Amino acid sequence: MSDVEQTLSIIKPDAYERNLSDKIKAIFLKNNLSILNSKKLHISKDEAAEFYKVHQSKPFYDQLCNYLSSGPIEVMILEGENAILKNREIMGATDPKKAKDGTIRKLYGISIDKNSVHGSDSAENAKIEISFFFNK
Ligand code: IDP
Ligand code: MG
Repeated sequence: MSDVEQTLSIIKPDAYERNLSDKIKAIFLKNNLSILNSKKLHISKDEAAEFYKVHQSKPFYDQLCNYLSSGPIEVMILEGENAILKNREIMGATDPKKAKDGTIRKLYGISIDKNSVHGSDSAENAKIEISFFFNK
């Protein structure tokens, strides 16, 4: 049974500023995830705080919001079979040091905070995150 899903991907400031967008997009395409829509933007700290509000009780929340709003990013809707889990696998573990070989974070991540990409972690959050950036 095919289960075509959509998920939200973000190329974070550390990857954007190193001009890794095209390389990261090529990895999505190679893994049969198509890029339905994409845009470059520079969000405010308040917008980052809203986007990451599930993490508001975490000790790293303020740092995380400062970081996501620190420079340009690229946001994308990815679509494909099991896109949500597939994207998480392609991204690799949150901490690049723990990410498997060949994953985006292993290839390009600098540190646990500058880990190059975001990906929705569930169908529910994918819907919320896609509408955050694309349905306003
Ligand atoms: P994920 O991006 O792999 O889904 P989450 O646990 O949802 O990871 O955390 C969101 C983001 O918060 C991470 O991508 C990372 O940038 C940042 N983060 C997570 N844990 C830490 C930490 O312990 N210190 C600093 N930043 C962190
Ligand atoms: Mg997450």
